[in-house]
Amino acid sequence: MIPTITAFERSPDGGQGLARDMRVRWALEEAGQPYNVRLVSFAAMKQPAHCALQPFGQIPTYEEGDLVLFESGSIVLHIAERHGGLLPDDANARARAITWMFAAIGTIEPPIVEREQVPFTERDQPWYEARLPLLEQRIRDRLNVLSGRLGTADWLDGGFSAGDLMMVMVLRRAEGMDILEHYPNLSAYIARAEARPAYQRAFAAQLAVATGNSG
Ligand code: GTB
Repeated sequence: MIPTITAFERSPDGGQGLARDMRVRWALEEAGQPYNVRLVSFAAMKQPAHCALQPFGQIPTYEEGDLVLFESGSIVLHIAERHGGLLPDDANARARAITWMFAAIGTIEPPIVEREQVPFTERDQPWYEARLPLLEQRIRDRLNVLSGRLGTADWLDGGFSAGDLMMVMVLRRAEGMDILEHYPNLSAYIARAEARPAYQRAFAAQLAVATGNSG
């Protein structure tokens, strides 16, 4: 059964591949699975029909027969568990790859998203300028460890996995913050992931929505 995912009808990033449907598209491409996309407007996302799929009124969602999933990490894990190419066969290596997925979402992403959001939510506050360097240091604290752990390896734990997929997507959200540039091995890690044919197909598909060429 071909799954249907949801994505922004008009992504605020204009097709930079930063919205969370990109993770799901990439996972499906790595798995070699065809998929349909239903584009939703911001207004439609908050309507009961969409909230029945995603209680918080957000994208992405994943529908496959009777199964409805939300949360990009859960969707990527579901895809990875059912298809080859995203998780190792060895049970312990598999558990470690899943651990990196959680590390991406639970440890690396929060400080990045907080720094990303603060200009929109706190710019008028008297503490805004003083808070920025603190938030940026929190990101560096995490990236120092991640960079040290990756070292000169291509991927976080052996071959490419769903852990790398989630980590790269999370790291990409720090683009433009003048932080990633100071970690050459993380920049190379992202570039290596972006060079994967599956990534490129997923990126092109979401860009086609932004440019109106998605057919
Ligand atoms: N934890 C959920 C998941 O991982 O699936 C979070 C889902 C989520 O935040 N969805 C966002 C959304 O639907 C889109 S991805 N927002 C609309 C709303 O909440 O009303 C977040 C996102 C949005 C835009 C950019 N961008 O423009 O760069 C990047 C990331």
